[in-house]
Order: sequence, then structure tokens, then C-alpha cells
Amino acid sequence: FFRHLSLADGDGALPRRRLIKISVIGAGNVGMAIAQTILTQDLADEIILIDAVADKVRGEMLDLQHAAAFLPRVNIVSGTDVSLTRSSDLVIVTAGARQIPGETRLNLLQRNVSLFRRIVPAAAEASPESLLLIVSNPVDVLTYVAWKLSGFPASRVIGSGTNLDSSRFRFLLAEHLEVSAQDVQAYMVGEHGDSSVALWSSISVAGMPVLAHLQKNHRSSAASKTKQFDEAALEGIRRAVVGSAYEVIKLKGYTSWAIGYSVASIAWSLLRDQHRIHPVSVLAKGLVRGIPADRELFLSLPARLGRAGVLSVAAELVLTDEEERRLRISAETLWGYCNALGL
Ligand code: 6V0
Repeated sequence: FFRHLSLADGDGALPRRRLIKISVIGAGNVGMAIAQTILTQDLADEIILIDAVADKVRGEMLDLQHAAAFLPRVNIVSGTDVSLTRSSDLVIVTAGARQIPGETRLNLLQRNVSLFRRIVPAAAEASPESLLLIVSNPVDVLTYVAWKLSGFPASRVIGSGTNLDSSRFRFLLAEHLEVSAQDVQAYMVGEHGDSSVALWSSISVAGMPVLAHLQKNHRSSAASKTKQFDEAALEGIRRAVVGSAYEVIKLKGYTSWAIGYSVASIAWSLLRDQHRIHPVSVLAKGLVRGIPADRELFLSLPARLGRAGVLSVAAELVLTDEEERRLRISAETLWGYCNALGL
């Protein structure tokens, strides 16, 4: 259709860019939100969708392919066989039983461990050099399971962790402070879920510590009508963050858009070697004060992410006694589950 230019020997032979291949295992609500967000980011040259239900995943593939005229050129492939993921740069796992209304994430564990035994070793064998990003819940324990089952170094096994919780936290703070969430530096760490820990003492906007300012403001204006930011407000925001997944599930049956953006932003930082800091689930062995250094568990801490995976982890968090106590409880809870699996 197009005629090739006739080039002299050696001309035009520019080295081809290495293509980026991302696989998403589990093409449910979450997997598809991730895949579609990644598509809009122009990050991948090839996206592989894997699901146990052949018709559904083929339908999802066709639906995305039909957007080709509006998107960068991406090869989208689907199937039920994990070996299609061969030579991926990044394998994202969202396969799993869905959290049903009222069910805690930890209740999902046993159902999802047996599913991981079928998926993870096969994915690791197909892409022995890849990064593994776990999203299925309970994400911290399943990231530990994926680390054990893959045999990968811990730097290449990451859980989406509290990246999403931190975004919810930043959104609620931003609403309260009337600034953009992108300008709010705030972290939730620990378990993704019920025992996650809000690091109030380190929140900042434009480099200014937020908590001290708001508390001072509150004290000096307690009798006036200005905005208050007291203990009750803090606890209200923390509870809203923890409860927000349950609220969305209750209202629409599942969560998808925010986790899609959360995971796509992690994928971008990894594959584009951004060295950005994300609160994600990492091997926290020896990193939580008060927890014996030999305990293997994954939980979220701010981590520097790049092409090699987890480049380093913030080990010197400044925590109040209460934050430290809560993080220890989060770590103990998670270690209990990891240890009981006997992997
Ligand atoms: P969903 O819509 O039920 O999708 C799960 C998909 O997995 C389905 O399409 C299944 O067919 C598929 N599946 C099941 N077994 C296999 C298998 N052996 N191989 C391939 N595919 C399989 O659930 P949804 O997408 O809503 O949630 C997926 C997981 O993400 C759940 O564990 C959620 O709890 C978890 N989430 C994690 C979040 C986080 O922040 N880490 C956030 C939201 C949801």
C-alpha cells in the first residue's frame, strides 16, 4: 500500500526502541480499569489480558481494540493461557475472588492463595526478568505469597498497597484545605485496609507542616466560625479513608477507577524509571521498629520505584508514638497471616 523508500545500505537502519509489554492477569473491573488507564498513558506497546473466562476477556479485548483510532498504536492480545504473557516487562495480577459487601480483605485470603498457586509460578516462568505487581486482596499477604511462589528477588515483587489509600487521604485533605490533591504530601502506610496508618505528623503542603498549623489555627480561633481541625476532624478523615472502599463497594458493587489510576501511576514510575516515591507494599523485614528483624512480611512504606523495581525504602520515617504503635499492630496482623500460610 505504501511504497518503501529505496535506501542506500545502512541508511535508515535506526536501532528499534525496545517494546514495552505489560500483562494484566484478571480482566475484571479492576484489571480492565488498569488496562484502560495504561492505554491512555501511552506507556505500553503491547498489553496482554488474561482471564479464566475466555468469552469475557475476548470481549474486553475487542472493546479496547475498537478504540484504536483514538489511541496510540498498541497491540492488545487476550486469552486464558498465562504463557501468553511471555517476556513481559511488567505482570499485574488482579485475578481473585471479589470482596463482597461487608467482607474484610483478610477473609478473602484462602480463596486467593490457591488461585495464586495456579497463576504466579506460571507467570514467573514465562517472564523470569519481569516486575510483578500484585493488586488482588488482601494485597499485602498476597504480595508475600507471590514473592514466595515466584522465587523473584523482593525488589521485583510489589503490592499496590496503600498507594490508593494515600490518594484517598490526599483527596480528603485537599478538599478540607481547598488545594489540589497533587500538592498535598501525605501518606498512609502499613496494611492496605482496616489497620492502615495515617501519618498525620508528616503531612505538608508547599513544604509547610499542615498539622501544627491547623491545630494552632484551631486553638486561636476556637470560639470563632473559622474552619476547625481538631482530633475529631482527624479521626473523621482517617475513618473516611478506611471506610471509603467499603462505601464504594456498597454503592456500586466494586471499586475500579481510582485503583486503575493508582496502579497505572505505579506502572509508569517503574517502567519509565521515574524514581518517584509511592507508598507500596514491600518486604518490610527489619524495617518496622518493634518487630523482630527476621519476620518476613509485606506492608506499605514509601518506596522509590524505578526500572529495577523497588530501588529503596524510606526506613527513617518520623512517627509519633501513636503512629508507631499503629504501624506495629498493622505489621503484627500481617505477619500473623503470612506466617500461618507456612510458605
Ligand atoms: P472481578 O471483577 O471479580 O475480577 C476478577 C477477575 O479474575 C474475574 O474476571 C475472574 O474471571 C478472574 N479470574 C479468576 N480466577 C482466575 C484465574 N485463575 N486466572 C485468570 N483470571 C482469573 O473483581 P475485581 O476486578 O473487582 O477485583 C479484583 C481483585 O482486586 C479483588 O481481589 C479485589 O479485592 C482487588 N482490589 C484491590 C484493590 C487494591 O487497592 N489493592 C482495590 C480494588 C480491588
